[in-house]
Amino acid sequence: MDITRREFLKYTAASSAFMAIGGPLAFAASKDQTVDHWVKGVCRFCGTGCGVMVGVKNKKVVTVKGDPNNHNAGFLCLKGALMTPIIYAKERITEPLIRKNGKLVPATWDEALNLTASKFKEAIKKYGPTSVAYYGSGQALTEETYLASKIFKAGLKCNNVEGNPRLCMASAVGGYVTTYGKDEPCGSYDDINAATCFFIIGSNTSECHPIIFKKIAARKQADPNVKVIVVDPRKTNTARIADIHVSFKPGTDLAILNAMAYVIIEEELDNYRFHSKYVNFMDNQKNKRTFEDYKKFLEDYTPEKVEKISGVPAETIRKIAKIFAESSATMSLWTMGINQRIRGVWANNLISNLHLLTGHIGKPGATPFSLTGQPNACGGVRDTGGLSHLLPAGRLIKKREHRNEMEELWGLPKDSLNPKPGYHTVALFKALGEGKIKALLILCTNPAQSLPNVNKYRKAMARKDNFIALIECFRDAETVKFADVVFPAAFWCEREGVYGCSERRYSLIGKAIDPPGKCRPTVNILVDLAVRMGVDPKLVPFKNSADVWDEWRKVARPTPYNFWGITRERLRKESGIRWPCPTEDHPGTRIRYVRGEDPNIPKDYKHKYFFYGKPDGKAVIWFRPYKGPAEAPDKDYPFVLTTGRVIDHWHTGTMTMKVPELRRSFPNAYVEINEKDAKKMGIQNGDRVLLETRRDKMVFPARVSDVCRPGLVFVPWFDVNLMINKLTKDAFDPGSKQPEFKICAVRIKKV
Ligand SMILES: Nc1nc2c(c(=O)[nH]1)N[C@H]1C(S)=C(S)[C@@H](COP(=O)(O)OP(=O)(O)OC[C@H]3O[C@@H](n4cnc5c(=O)[nH]c(N)nc54)[C@H](O)[C@@H]3O)O[C@H]1N2
Ligand SMILES: Nc1nc2c(c(=O)[nH]1)N[C@H]1C(S)=C(S)[C@@H](COP(=O)(O)OP(=O)(O)OC[C@H]3O[C@@H](n4cnc5c(=O)[nH]c(N)nc54)[C@H](O)[C@@H]3O)O[C@H]1N2
Ligand code: SF4
Ligand SMILES: [Mo]
Repeated sequence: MDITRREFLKYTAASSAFMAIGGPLAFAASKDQTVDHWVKGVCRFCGTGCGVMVGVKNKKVVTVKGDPNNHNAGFLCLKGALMTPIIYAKERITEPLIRKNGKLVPATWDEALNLTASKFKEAIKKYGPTSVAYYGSGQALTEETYLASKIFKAGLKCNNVEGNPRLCMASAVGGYVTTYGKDEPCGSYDDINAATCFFIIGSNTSECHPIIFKKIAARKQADPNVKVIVVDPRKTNTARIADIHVSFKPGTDLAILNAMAYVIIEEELDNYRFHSKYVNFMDNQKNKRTFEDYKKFLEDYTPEKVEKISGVPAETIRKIAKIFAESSATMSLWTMGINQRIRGVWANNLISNLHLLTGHIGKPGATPFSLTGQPNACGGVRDTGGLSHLLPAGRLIKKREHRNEMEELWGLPKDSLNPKPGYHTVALFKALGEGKIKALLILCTNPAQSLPNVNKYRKAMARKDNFIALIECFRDAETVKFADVVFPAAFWCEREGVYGCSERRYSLIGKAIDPPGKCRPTVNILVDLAVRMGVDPKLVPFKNSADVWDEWRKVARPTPYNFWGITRERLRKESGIRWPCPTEDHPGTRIRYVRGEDPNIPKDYKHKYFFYGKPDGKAVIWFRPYKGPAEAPDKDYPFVLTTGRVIDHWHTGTMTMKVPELRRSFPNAYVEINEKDAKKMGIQNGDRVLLETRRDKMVFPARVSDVCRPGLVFVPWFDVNLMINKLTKDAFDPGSKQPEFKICAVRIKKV
């Protein structure tokens, strides 16, 4: 069944209304008042990180409602409220599986653990520690990622530790680190209540961070002076509340951001007192330059020149630059439209440039705020260092002093950690295809559907001579097809652990119920596996995730990530606390880098701002030139294909497709086409349209609307039966190594 555009609009309108009145809360509670008890937790889905209360009756989850004490004040979107059928889905994997004669068959825990351990040991013995790898997730618990990363880096001396945040947040990390010297946003959700201008670029907040969008919409409703600017080549639901929606040629927003800086300076709207004191100007070769040099650099980006590149009228660029600068507090929000690009890091820098130029930073409401995608990309992967070049709490593998510090904390001999960063994600799966990776452990991610140019990497996973172990919950996840061993994991509230959301807030997911069958918490699976792989048991002395949490607190304590005060006991009582949080009586931090707000800055520090991630305490305005996408449209492939999300589905659909209400709203993928293009090609709603890129081709039902601009088509990627990643390109940002999911060239034809 394919739903029409009208039904779609009706549905999303209904679902936003539902959400806005706190529907699921009232709905769920009135439907089942008689739970035995409520357990505090965090939503399983997006990086908004809404607090939930899980209602348990007769040892079963019967309902989920919003936690009134967390930042979401009791509100949830439909995905968060409709978790129950996922927990009890018939597709749950409830016993270990081993592939025999091409088929996965039930096995004991001992058999599955021993087989996996022996394959890893054999590979390391024959080919060295770089022949094995771990591929994790921004949806795994913090304790799980910290532990897996430690087992591989400290236990096996293998830095091939990666995860799906490489597909998602790597460019944001690169942006924050190059601009401020440290990862993670400076501001918090509190800023939403004080901002008078929201600059939303490359984020479909209404569908992907619905509760944040609800806060923005409420703020705008409460104060008519609040302006919303949405910069997106699609007229998304987010754009529909905008005062100005800037549509442009996909991939040209670097030029637009530079042009905004040009206008701000031309109009003398820059904050000279701020940037002359707290900012260094740097060119692309990392040379220190002057404000005058910056002005010269920006001459290539006059609004008139950029109109030609981007298709945005010069007047519009002038207008949005002025609103950005003149508002009393501007908050920028961005996600994958910026990060999933071959110049994702630069695009991130250019957003920060505007804040540093105008001084819209470190004051309530004024902040460059990267929205994180997954519920625990920040807390789990970014903070604990679950990528191939990182060590915990912002430390780097290539820095000897950081390695030595970690060696001491982990009780390892000096200079024993491997100094060479491992493969990044695309390189890792390429290496798998070349036979260089012999054994791979995958946790809480579904790469057989989510990697770009996925045919290539499915072939890599299908090689007969490598070994893939997968920790999963559902047997219909696509990657199961490629696994040699599957470990059944305890899901969501079946085990306890911490998620850290977009605003540096750590919240605990309490254990509400026992897992089904033989499922076990992942922390225990990892510890057992490590010991059998020959890792020193002293490195993994953990009985449960609370033990891991205490070690992780200790490891972060000497760094600016210090969250020593966020004890397990506190997390059980409070609904989330934002780091830095150095002591148990510290309330947590809403604004970083500002004296009096950020506990990392001494109270008597001589200046108001201190960007302590940088050697001289100054942030950087970078000269970043415009560069287009890796694969621009041409006469053979004249359209741009972009991919992304819809409100009711999560990623590869393994969870949300199991909820009847969500499945019904979007039962399958489709191609969204502009009405003018459709008319020219004689395409109507529901017609079958062939999409062909240089990698593969596939037929989708058409959805004709004004959402995409002419020349652009959009396909959501949740549908396993219409796997758009067979068509996407695996070009990546040279700095962050994040793939350009957002842009490739495509030709389309009615069939
Ligand atoms: N419902 C739902 N919510 C989710 C998720 C989900 O699967 N479903 N996943 C979560 C995760 S992990 C993530 S990363 C986030 C993603 O959240 P978002 O990034 O908000 O979502 P996307 O749909 O991937 O893409 C965002 C927008 O980028 C625009 N875009 C395309 N090309 C360009 C360009 O060249 N420039 C700019 N400026 N914009 C462009 C697209 O038109 C699209 O509207 O969502 C999180 N929340
Ligand atoms: N075309 C296109 N592709 C994209 C993107 C895009 O915008 N366009 N976005 C990219 C981005 S931003 C991201 S974040 C990635 C996400 O890509 P993936 O992480 O691969 O997608 P998910 O569907 O979230 O996969 C999570 C897997 O973990 C399983 N799972 C759920 N809960 C648990 C648990 O508690 N334990 C364990 N062990 N397993 C569990 C689920 O069943 C599922 O198979 O995709 C990327 N791919
Ligand atoms: S907004 Fe995100 S975190 Fe909040 S309920 Fe919805 S999916 Fe869950
Ligand atoms: Mo993501």
